[in-house]
Amino acid sequence: MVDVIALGEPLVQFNSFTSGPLRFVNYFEKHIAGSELNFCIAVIRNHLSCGLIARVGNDEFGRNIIEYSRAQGIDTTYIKVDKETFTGIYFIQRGYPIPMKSELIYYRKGSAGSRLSPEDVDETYIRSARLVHSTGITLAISDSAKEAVIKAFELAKSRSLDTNIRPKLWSSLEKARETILPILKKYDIEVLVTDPDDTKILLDVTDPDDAYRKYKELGVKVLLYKLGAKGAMAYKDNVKAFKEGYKVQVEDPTGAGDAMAGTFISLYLQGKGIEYSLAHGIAASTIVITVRGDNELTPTTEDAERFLNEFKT
Ligand code: ADP
Ligand code: CKP
Ligand code: MG
Ligand code: MG
Repeated sequence: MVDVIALGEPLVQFNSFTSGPLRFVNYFEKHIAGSELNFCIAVIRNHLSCGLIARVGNDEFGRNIIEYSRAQGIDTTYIKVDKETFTGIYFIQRGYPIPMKSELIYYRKGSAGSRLSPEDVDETYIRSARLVHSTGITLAISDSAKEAVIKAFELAKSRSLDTNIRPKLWSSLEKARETILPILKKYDIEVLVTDPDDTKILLDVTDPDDAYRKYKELGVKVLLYKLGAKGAMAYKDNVKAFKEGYKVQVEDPTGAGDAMAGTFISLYLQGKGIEYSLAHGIAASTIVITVRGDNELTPTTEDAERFLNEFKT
């Protein structure tokens, strides 16, 4: 039994060793990632237990994902090996054409991870957790994965969702909106993690206060509103917190949101206020973007504390 459960597709990441268009990149560095796996690691670094419900292929990458997850302390009991198909992968193109930004190029259609289905969701396991988390990525990759999230949300004590709208994974932005909005309406979301781009698609607003008002009407209790380099905001009971981003050398921003979400939610569940949880979320995301890899450097609560006390820019 674990405190937190996440549902999603773990992936093998091939990160460009040099920046520029992929055709000129000669070396790739392998990392284990995927939004919900990154999230789980952040939850664990902040001292709650976390399980990942997922599928991987019966291949070396699948074994790599399971062993890595186990090594990071994730409960892998419900990571199933699907013999029918392969483990999804993706490449990261860094710093081109926009400096300090990354582009994700997926090879995941028909992957084992996308075959996640309601039969993978164990009722007793879900009911025992304090919170169940997923993202718009899992809602996008297949109907069966979406149904798995819906089943888990139905059984969950409480829920968090990161909208993470990936236009490449949806047939249209309309479809993303039509899928995500009803889920926000139907289930009480304890913590919603999102940003202005996704909120524009979902609610046609970007202003943080407008977004909070509208999400609250839909039943969201706590809103974590990420503003990229500018920092992030958090709202609860009409109280808002803002923390500015830090100026650091950005190697690869991929995974920043997940480090922040897992950190914020883990601390919030431990009774910390939104201001404290937000500061730690910012610390985690700032450290993560200074390197390739989405989760290796996600700090523990204590290391984030040191960052917040000692790092000034
Ligand atoms: P996501 O990774 O989900 O797209 P964001 O891009 O909003 O999420 O990043 C989450 C957090 O990571 C931000 O709130 C900020 O603290 C940090 N961050 C992201 N990009 C930068 C950047 N270029 N400079 C400094 N901090 C950043
Ligand atoms: O929003 P983030 O940059 O925090 O998300 C990064 C993850 O799952 C990354 O690990 C990638 O595999 C993905 O999002 C995705 O499917 O896009
Ligand atoms: Mg971003
Ligand atoms: Mg994100």
